[in-house]
Amino acid sequence: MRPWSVLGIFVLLAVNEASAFKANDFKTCSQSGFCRRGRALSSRATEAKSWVSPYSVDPTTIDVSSDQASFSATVKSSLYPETNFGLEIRIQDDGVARVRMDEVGGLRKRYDEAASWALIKEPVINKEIHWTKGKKDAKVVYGDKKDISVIVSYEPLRVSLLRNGKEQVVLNGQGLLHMEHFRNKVEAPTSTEEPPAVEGEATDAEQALLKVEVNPRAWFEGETEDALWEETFSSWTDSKPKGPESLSVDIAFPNHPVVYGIPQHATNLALPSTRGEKPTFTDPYRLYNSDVFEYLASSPVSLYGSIPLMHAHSADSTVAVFHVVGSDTWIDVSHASEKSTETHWISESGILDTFLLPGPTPEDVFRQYSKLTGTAVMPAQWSLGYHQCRWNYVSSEDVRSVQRRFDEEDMPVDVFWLDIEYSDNHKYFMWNDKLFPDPVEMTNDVAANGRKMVVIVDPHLKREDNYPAYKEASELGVLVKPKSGEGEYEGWCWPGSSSWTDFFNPAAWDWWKSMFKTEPQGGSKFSWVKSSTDIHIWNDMNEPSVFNGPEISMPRDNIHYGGWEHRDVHNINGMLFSNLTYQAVAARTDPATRPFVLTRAFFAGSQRFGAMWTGDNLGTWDHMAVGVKMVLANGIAGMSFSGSDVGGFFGNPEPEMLVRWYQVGIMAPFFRAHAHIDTKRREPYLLDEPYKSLVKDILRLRYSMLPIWYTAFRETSVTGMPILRPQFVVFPKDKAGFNIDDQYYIGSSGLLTKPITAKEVKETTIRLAEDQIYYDYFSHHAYRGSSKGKEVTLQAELHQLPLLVRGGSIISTRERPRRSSSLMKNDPFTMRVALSKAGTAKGELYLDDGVTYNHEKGDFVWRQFNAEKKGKALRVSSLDLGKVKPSEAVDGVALSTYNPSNEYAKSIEDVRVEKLVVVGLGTKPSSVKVEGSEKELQWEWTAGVGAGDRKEGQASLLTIKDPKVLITKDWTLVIQ
Ligand code: NBV
Repeated sequence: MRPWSVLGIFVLLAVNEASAFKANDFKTCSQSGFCRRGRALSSRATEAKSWVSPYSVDPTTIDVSSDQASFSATVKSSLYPETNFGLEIRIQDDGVARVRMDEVGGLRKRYDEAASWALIKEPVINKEIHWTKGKKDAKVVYGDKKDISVIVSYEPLRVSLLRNGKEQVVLNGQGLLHMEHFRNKVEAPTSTEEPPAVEGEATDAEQALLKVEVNPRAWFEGETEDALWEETFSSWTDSKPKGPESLSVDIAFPNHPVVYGIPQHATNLALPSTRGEKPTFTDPYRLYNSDVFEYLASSPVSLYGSIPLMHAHSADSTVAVFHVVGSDTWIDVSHASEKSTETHWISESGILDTFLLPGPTPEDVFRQYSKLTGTAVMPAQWSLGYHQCRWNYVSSEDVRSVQRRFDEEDMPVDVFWLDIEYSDNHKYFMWNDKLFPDPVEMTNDVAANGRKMVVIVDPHLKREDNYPAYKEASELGVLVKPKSGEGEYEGWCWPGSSSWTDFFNPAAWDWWKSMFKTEPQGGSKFSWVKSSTDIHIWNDMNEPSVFNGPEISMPRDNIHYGGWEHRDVHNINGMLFSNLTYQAVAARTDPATRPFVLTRAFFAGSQRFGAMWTGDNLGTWDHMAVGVKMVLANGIAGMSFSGSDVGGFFGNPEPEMLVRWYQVGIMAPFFRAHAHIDTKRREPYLLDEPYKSLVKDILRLRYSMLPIWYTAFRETSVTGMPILRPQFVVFPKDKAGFNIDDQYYIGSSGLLTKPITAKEVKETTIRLAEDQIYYDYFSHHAYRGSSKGKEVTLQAELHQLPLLVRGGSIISTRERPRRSSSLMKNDPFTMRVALSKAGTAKGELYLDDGVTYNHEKGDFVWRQFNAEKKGKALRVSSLDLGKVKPSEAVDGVALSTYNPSNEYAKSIEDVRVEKLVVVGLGTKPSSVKVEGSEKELQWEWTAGVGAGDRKEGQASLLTIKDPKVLITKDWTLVIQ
C-alpha cells in the first residue's frame, strides 16, 4: 500500500470519529480568565445604579504645548493611585485620531509593537492644529471644514470623536476601560495570624488591601482574584509569569446602528449582537487565530485570521476603529438602540493603541485604513485564474494526468496545487522521491502550457537533524522557545515532533529567504534546487496549529524574540510567516517577479503580500452561503484577495451544489477548488452532463472576465477600495441595504452579482437601490431600479448565474476560450457599452505584463472608455488614463514615469477590439464609423428597450463586429 493511502485511512478514521465542530477544544469567554474578568466588569456596570469609570486624567500633567500637535497626560485610576498611565492622542494628517495609553514606570513592560507590524510607516501627524485645554476637558477641532473634533474629558476619562458636534466614536463612555497594571504576586496568607507570604514586594496599597475586610475595588474588579497568575484549560496550564495585564475598553458608535468587519468569523456581514436584549450569540466575537476543525457556519468563534478593524455605519456616516492588539481579543457587540451600537473589547495583553477613522463615507474609511496598513498587493495575473487543488495530487504522474484531462475537456485552469503529501514525511521543501521523482520536469510540463504550480510549506519543522530547514534554524537559534526561555519549543504536528521558526527574530529573515533559492548558493546552505521559479507557495497551519497544544495552538507562555510571550503576539505570528515567505519567493529572481503566497492565518497588513482563504469549510449550502459573507468581510478589512474552497473542503458535494459552488467561486477574487484527502475526486471534468458543460462554461466565464478582475485589483491596490463591494459600500444611504450580504458589486466595473447558495433555486431577487437601468449580463434583459430601492426578480435556474450590468458601465472582456490566462495575452477584446438611463456610459481597463514589477515604473496600459451623446450621435471613445491620471495612489506612489509607448504597451500594440456591443440605444442608428474614417463599419441591430425608456424587457442591441480599433490607442466611434 502506498504511504499516502495509509495516511488517508488514518485521516478517514480521525475524521469519522469527530465529525463535527469540537467546541471543547476552544475556550468560551467564561473559560478564559481575562475575558471572564472583562465581561464581569461590563455586567457589574450594567447592573449598577451608578457607575463611574475610576480612570481620570490628571489635569496638571496635560501637555499640549510643545508642538501643539498631540495631547499627552497622565491618567490615574482611583483603584490604584500609585500607578500611572500615559495617555497620548495624535491627530494625523488625514484626520485619523490615534489614542495610545500604556502603563508608565510599571514593574514590567506591556507589548507595544503590534502597530509596528501592522502599519506601513509611522503616520504623519497634523502639526497645524491646536488643542485647547479647558477645566473639564481638552479639545481639538480640525478638518477642511473644521467639522471634526476630538474631546478628552478628564474625570472620568472619556475620549470622543465628533463630526458637526455629533458624537461618532466614544472610548470609555460606559466606563469599562481597565488596563490591569503590573503587580507582584501576593500569596494568600496561610492562617490569619501569619503575615502574608510575599513574593517580591507588595505595594502599600496591596498590603492595606489584605487587611481590610471589604474589598473597595470589588465594585469594579469583582470580589475574587480570578485567574491572575495561572489558568488551566482542559489539560493545559498556562503560567502567567507577568500576571494580569489585560486591557478592556468600551467603544461606542452613537448614531451608527450597524457594525461590520473584525474578520474572521462565520457570520453575517452586519455583525449580529452578542450582548444586550436577546443577543444572537451568547459569546463575544473572538479574535484568536485558530485552526478550528469543522467550524460552524454561524458563530462568533474565532477562526484562522484576525483583523481588529470595525466599521460603524449609518445613512449619514461611516466611521471605523482600528484597535491594534496582537493578543487574544474578545469583542461584545450590542445594538444599544435602533440608532447606536456599543462594543466592548477585551484583550489579554498589549497597550491601548486605537485609531479612530472619521470617515465620513465608506470610501474615506477605506482610504484612511489603507493609508495605515497598506493596500492589497497587485497580484500576478495568472493567480486570478482557476486554481485546481486537492489534498493530494499524489504523484507527478497524477499531476500530469489531471492537466491532460483539463486540456482534453478544453477547461481553462492556471494552477495545480500540491498539498503536504508531496513531501518526504512532511519535511517541506523535500520531495517524496518515490511519488515525485521529477518535480522540476513535472513543473516544466505544467509551465509549458503557461501554467504554474503552488506547493505547500507549513511552518512546523520536523525535528530531525538531517532536515536542513530544522537544522539550520536550530543552529541559527531562531526557533520559538518554551516558557523557560531556553532551548526549543517542541510540539506535535504533521511530521510528529516539530519546532517553529520565530519570525519575530530578524535573524530568521534572510535565512528563510535563502531556503527558497532555486540556484545552488555555495557553502553548506540549503537551496531548493529541486524546485522552479514556476512554483509558488501555500502557507497553511500558521495560526500556528499545534496538535497537542492548548486550543490546537502554541502555549501562550512560549517565548519569542525580545522576550515577548506568545500570548502578546499570537495573532500577528502567522502574518509574519506568510509575509516573509512572500519576500522569499520574490527574492528567487533578480529582478523579482510577482510571487503568489496563500495564507490561512492573517492579521492587519497581510493584504500587502498575498491571498487568504476561509479555511476548512464544509460541503454544505450553509457553508457556501457564509463563505460569501466572510469574503465580503475580509474585503471590508483590507484583505480583498480572498475566497473559499470551491466544493467545500469536507464532504462530497452533489453535482448541483458543485455547480453552484463554481458560480460562487468565479465571483470571488481568489478562485480555488479544494478537497479533503478523504473525499472523492471531484475535478470538474469528472462530472456527468449537463453538470460538466455547466462548469466548463462557468470556468470560461471567469476567464473571459479576467480583464475586469485585473482592473478591479489594480484599483484596490491603489485606492484600498474593496474588490467586492456590498450594498452599504455602494449605497451608503440605503438603509434597507445595510444588512444585505449576498449581493455585491465587483470593483468599479458596474457588475452586480448574487450567486445562488441554496438548493433547487429557480429564481431570486436583487435589490436595485437607485433609479437606474440594469441589464442581465447574459440576456440583456433590462430591469429598472428605484431611488427608494426596488427588488427585481431574476431567473436563477442551475445554468443561470444572477449577474447584472449597471447602466452607465463599459465592460471589457476577452471571449476566446484558452487553456490558461497567459495564453490570452494577445487576444482581442469585446466591449459592452451598457447605456445609463441618461444614455451615457463609462469604464476602465487596466493591463500590464502581469508578472514583473515593471508596472511600477509605468509599463502598463490604462484606458478609460466613454460613451457620450453629442447632438444625435453617440460617441464611444477610448482615452489614455495613464496620461491623464499618472498618480492617484493612496500613498502618493507616483506613476509619473508612465510613457504611452512603454515596452508593455508596445508588446500588445496590435491587440484590437473585435466586437463592441451597445446595449440600450433608443433608436436604430443609420451609420457607425470610426471618427476620421468614411468607411461604414459592419453592424447589426436588434430592436428592444432603450435605456431612456421607462420600460423593462429585452434591451436593444447594436453589435459592431470589427470596429477596427486598437486597445492601446485613442479612438472614437461615432454612432448616429
Ligand atoms: O494540508 C492539509 C490540509 C489542507 O488541505 C487544508 O486546506 C488546510 O486548511 N490542512 C488544513 C491540514 C489538515 C486539515 C484537516
